Amino acid sequence: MNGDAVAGAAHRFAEWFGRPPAGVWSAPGRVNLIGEHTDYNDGFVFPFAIDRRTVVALGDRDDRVLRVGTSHDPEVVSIHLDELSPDAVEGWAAYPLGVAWALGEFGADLAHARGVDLYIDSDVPIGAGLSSSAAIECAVALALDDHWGLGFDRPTLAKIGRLAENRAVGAPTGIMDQTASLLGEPDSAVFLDCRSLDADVIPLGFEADGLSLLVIDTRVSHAHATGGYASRRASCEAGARALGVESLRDVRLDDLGRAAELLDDETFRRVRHIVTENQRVLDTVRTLREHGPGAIGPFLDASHVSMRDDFEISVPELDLAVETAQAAGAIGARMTGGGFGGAAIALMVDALVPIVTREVMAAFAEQGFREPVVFTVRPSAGAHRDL
Ligand code: GAF
Repeated sequence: MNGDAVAGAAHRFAEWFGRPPAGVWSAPGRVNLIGEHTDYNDGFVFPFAIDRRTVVALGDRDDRVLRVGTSHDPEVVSIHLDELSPDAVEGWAAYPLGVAWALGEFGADLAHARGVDLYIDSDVPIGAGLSSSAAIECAVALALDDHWGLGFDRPTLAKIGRLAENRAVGAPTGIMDQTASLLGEPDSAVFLDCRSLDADVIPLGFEADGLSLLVIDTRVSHAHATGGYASRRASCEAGARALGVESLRDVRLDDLGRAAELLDDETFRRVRHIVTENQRVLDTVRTLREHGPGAIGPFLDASHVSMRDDFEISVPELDLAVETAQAAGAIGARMTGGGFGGAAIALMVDALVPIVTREVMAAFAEQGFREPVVFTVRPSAGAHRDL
């Protein structure tokens, strides 16, 4: 976290709560390089932590009350530790307080914990598909784990964050985002097997090879607690049941012919996306290792086509962002995250950044789309204590 943001959060904590914090922690958002909707199908993902973070300043209390404040909302939300439940609060406070509840579900002895005050600030854009939700969950989980001396390891903290998201926020998401936020390392991505939860941190080499990763935030906002995300998950589960497998991870490319005969067209296309996307993750990791990041473009491009045509989670703004970046010379481009809005990513040589940015802006203006927000991100460190 940059020093200004940490000092700023400590300063605002003192303004809100009338004393300096005991510590400051932060956790990043993520970009998923490839492997979309594969996490809840026991498949493979390859995300990285980005240089946009959520920061949490924490101070002890001598009672058993939790209070949370944020720069986005003038109201402090309070709850007694004995009243924590997944339905106790709504809105943004469901993320931090959902994490406190989820720690208890994983065995933390909250009956003997003292209350805390939390102040939360973030520069991860909300609704852009960069996982601002995992950033807040992981920053709070790490802060409370450290402060209360709970001793959970990072894979368990990721599960705690996911439980908060599933139950307190109500979004039926997988484990990818929290894992990226907790295990990310500079200039690297996390190759995660979502069945075994084996994680391999793999150097990306973007900087050494003169490459930049551009994010094009379409500002079409999405929410995974509603609609499309849950229906895609349900289709995958229906497909797995019809094919007699535990999850779509167990379907191989060679099985797709049989799947086409057994499934209705829509379910088949959902299944085909997952099966081919798993293969694209493996191909991307292998190609990265053997030939470097400049060679992974075709897998990113193919992933976008699969999400657009088979999984049907893209929107016209994302397609335009991807096609414009490709036409302007990007190595590869795809939408990233859960879909139905949010951001596209494009990998390119450094010198192309201003050109692709200009072309994307012009293409959006020409179509009458809302002006996108375009910026580069660097693969960065995962969650840690800052102060
Ligand atoms: C969202 C979810 F939170 C992840 O678990 C994952 O399913 C992703 O969408 C799609 O790959 O970010």
